[in-house]
Amino acid sequence: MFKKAIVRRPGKSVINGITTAGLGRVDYDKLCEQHNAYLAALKRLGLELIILNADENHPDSVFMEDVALLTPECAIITRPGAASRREEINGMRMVLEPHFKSIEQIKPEGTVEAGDVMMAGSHFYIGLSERTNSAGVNQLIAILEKYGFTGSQVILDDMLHLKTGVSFIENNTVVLAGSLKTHKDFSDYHKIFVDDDEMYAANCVWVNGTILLADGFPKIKEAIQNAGFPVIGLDMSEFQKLDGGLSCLSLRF
Ligand code: CIR
Repeated sequence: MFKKAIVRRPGKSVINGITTAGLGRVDYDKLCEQHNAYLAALKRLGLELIILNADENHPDSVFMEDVALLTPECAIITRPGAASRREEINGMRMVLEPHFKSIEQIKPEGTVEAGDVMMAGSHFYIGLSERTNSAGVNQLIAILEKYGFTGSQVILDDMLHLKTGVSFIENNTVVLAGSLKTHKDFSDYHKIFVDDDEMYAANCVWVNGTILLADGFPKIKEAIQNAGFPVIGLDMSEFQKLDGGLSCLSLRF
């Protein structure tokens, strides 16, 4: 069960975040409303929120997930692969120190964005992507092994991050989209498939038994509910314009 989540308020500069979506200009006020609704959902599910101030110098800093990987044994500060996001880690050690006895860090030339890391029990799947390189994957696996976890690499060719296309939602279940639907690494899980026209919704989040899911994707909503999970739907339109999903907006522990 998660007890807390770290989130960061979106700065006005968020509208200049990195994007490949081609979905138009971000409406900042609407994005703030959507962020507030996200925070309210986390609270409703019992999480205490640690809310960091907006960081105007880093447009993508609302996507907190990418700058750290939190495990039950340690926190690992990453080294984002996107040059404009590299400095987002500044200050993270201070934020994490009160909550974690051990804090590790990815070092150059390694790059890792934690949107590429999916925890499934004591195993961590790590996407090799344009943002996470093989030096980063190797460092991360070595760190995880020090704490009794295991890790493995998943090569990505058509997704921003691993969790763009796969979400572990407990009960041995994964939600899978695109090329990951047939990936051998996930063949032993109970699989819920996302149709290509609902691809964005593959990035969903298990929080204490409930699944946070982007609004507007009825087929995957029904499939997740039929698998026995309650669902909270959240309007994510403005974050989708920035290639950001539900998991990206918080660090849960
Ligand atoms: C980026 O391209 O880095 C941001 N605009 C979106 C980051 C999304 N993060 C994630 O999937 N973990």
